[in-house]
Amino acid sequence: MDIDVSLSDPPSDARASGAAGVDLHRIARHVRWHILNTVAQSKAGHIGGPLSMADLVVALYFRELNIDPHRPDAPGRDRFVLSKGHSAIGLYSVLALRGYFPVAELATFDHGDSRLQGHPDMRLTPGIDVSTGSLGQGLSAAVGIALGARMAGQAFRTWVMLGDGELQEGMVWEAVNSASRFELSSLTAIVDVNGLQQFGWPAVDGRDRFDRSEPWAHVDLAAIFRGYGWNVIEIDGHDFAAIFAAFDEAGENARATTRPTVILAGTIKGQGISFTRGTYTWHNGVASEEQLATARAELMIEGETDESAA
Ligand SMILES: Cc1ncc(C[n+]2csc(CCOP(=O)(O)OP(=O)(O)O)c2C)c(N)n1
Ligand SMILES: [Mg+2]
Repeated sequence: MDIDVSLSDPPSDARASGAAGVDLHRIARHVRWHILNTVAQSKAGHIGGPLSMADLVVALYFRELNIDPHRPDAPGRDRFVLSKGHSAIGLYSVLALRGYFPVAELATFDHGDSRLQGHPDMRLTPGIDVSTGSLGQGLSAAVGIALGARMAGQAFRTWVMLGDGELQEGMVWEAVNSASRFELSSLTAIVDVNGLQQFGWPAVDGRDRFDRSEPWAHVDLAAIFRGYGWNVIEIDGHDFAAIFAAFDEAGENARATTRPTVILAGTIKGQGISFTRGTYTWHNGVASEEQLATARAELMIEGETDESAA
């Protein structure tokens, strides 16, 4: 991999290192800052979902995926589908720090003439493989990509990130079923299991149960995926060592089995910032100046540079 980020520190025992000694904890802090700050400047956008998947996406782009930011259309590149497309700002922040486009461009997020729309657009943004935003569709696209790769004799792998609330979409399960029937072991799905969606399941017969957990929160997802014929890996989605081990196992599965793999990543919605952590109320939102100052301090951004690798 061709990585030369200004964020890079010599790795220490306390830090996870990606390729070339890149400090992933530090990158993830900056990604979290860009998520909160960019949305605040654009005055609209999602926060909790981008923050919960941040460590997983940093690990993918800085350690795992076979990609080249300078050749975003290279035919043999690994593909990544952000099925939970509302979390676009989290992916854009990682792509910028990885060198796909200038970090300064994040300031255009969600403007009408920007390449960085509120939901990913494959026609506009370097590094975006599939346009998403209508929940439920990404896994089907990924199944098609993985199947197409096999038919074309291409060896690349296909990754897809889903939300746990998104699993309510029936189309997801058609794709889960077909992926194993087509024996698409090159396909790896990650589910960002943060236990929350937008509002939860508030009402029964008009009565608010004050249950904000997402409706699949009490379902045994591992058993269901296994039943469909998938390899299942369950991890803490904020622990880089666990993430790396899961990625290694998924790679081994791709080589040695005929089954697709799902990584059920236990995460915390809004992770990394005190006032957004663990609440559905920050599914989307705009931080005040005071909240931005709090987050800057918590994420230890002061005095650090974050230029892109481009
Ligand atoms: C088909 C569809 N229905 C509704 C929405 C609006 N919406 C955007 S995010 C969201 C909640 C998603 O929850 P989850 O999948 O758990 O994502 P996360 O918690 O990671 O934000 C909803 C209902 C949508 N984008 N697409
Ligand atoms: Mg969720």
